[in-house]
Amino acid sequence: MQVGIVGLPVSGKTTLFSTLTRQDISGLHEGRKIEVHRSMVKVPDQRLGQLAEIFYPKEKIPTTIEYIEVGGIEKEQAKTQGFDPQFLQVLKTTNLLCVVIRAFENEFHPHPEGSINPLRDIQTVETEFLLSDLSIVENRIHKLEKEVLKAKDEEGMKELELMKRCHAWLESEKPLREMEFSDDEKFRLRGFQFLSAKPMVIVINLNEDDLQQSDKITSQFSAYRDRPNLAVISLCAKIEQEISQLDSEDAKMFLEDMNIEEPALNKLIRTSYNLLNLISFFTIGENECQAWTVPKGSTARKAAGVIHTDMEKGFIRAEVVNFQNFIEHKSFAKCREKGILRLEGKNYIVQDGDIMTVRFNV
Ligand SMILES: Nc1nc2c(ncn2[C@@H]2O[C@H](COP(=O)(O)OP(=O)(O)OP(=O)(O)O)[C@@H](O)[C@H]2O)c(=O)[nH]1
Ligand SMILES: [Mg+2]
Repeated sequence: MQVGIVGLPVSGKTTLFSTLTRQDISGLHEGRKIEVHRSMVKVPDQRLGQLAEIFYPKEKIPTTIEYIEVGGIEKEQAKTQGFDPQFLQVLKTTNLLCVVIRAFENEFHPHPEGSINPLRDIQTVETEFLLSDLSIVENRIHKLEKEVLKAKDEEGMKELELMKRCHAWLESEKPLREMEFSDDEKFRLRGFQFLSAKPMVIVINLNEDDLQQSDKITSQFSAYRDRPNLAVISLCAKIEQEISQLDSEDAKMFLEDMNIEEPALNKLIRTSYNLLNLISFFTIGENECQAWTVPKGSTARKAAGVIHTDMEKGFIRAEVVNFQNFIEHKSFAKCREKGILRLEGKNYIVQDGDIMTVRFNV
């Protein structure tokens, strides 16, 4: 699963990416060639800490998702011709778009438009996504119309009808993520990797001084609040970067001073994870406690395959305890005694937080 970090020039993309991934990438691109940064990011999950307090494992292994940052959109191009096609191509392979919107002032690095206006910027970015999708849909309609007329092809007709509906929707300036599709239509559309159909997190990058009154700025985005597959988060990338450079004690104090519970980045990562429709289950032991990722709705057998392909092939059953129950009783033996350890077959649907042991033979 991949999250694409995208935004207008000088919005704080690299600051956010390098803080998320703890990589030292600095410098503005300012119109240099397209450059893509990729890195795996640990998904913060306090449940792993709770398990570690029971087992004191040698290793505590969080699950990860990949973040990709695309830098170097040429400023003039962003203004006049939209995003570079090469840039859009990289974004297409991602599963979620994380759009960084600038709300911070910085006189040394002026905004390409000359002023700070978060709402204008999100509209600019969304329009780019819509236009990119629209041009794909138009090409497809063009091609299908020719083909369908030649050979009365029923499948082609269905697709043509679907494409025309998408076209009308996009023309009315609405993203495809807000359109309703049947399962069959979703399947037909998958290959096109439409940008406006991807779930999206809007990250409003605030001034250091505005953190305490972020509501004022984020309230401008109230129209975005209830939209499907979309989330709005505000943070200050600069401050997040500073927090990440402190050791854990200092970071704790810093957060307390600022009256913040945890770094906003944690919330961003978790929000990404939820929008991607992912859940975590855990395996436990004295050697390691580990979080694993599966799409919501996965069966126990599929989940076993995430740990090891042999476990999927030779799956016999899973021993499962719900997370809260486990924390209460602290061992599989105790849970078995209490009758809350369940034996589940291959079709069991894994729930977020399940503690699992897979029985299998090879
Ligand atoms: N004051 C302030 N400055 C910030 C913040 N976030 C980023 N900056 C500064 O803004 C400048 C641009 O940040 P980058 O993270 O490089 O922005 P970018 O979107 O990657 O820029 P390009 O790659 O050129 O498109 C840097 O000098 C950052 O230090 C912030 O929250 N507050
Ligand atoms: Mg950059």
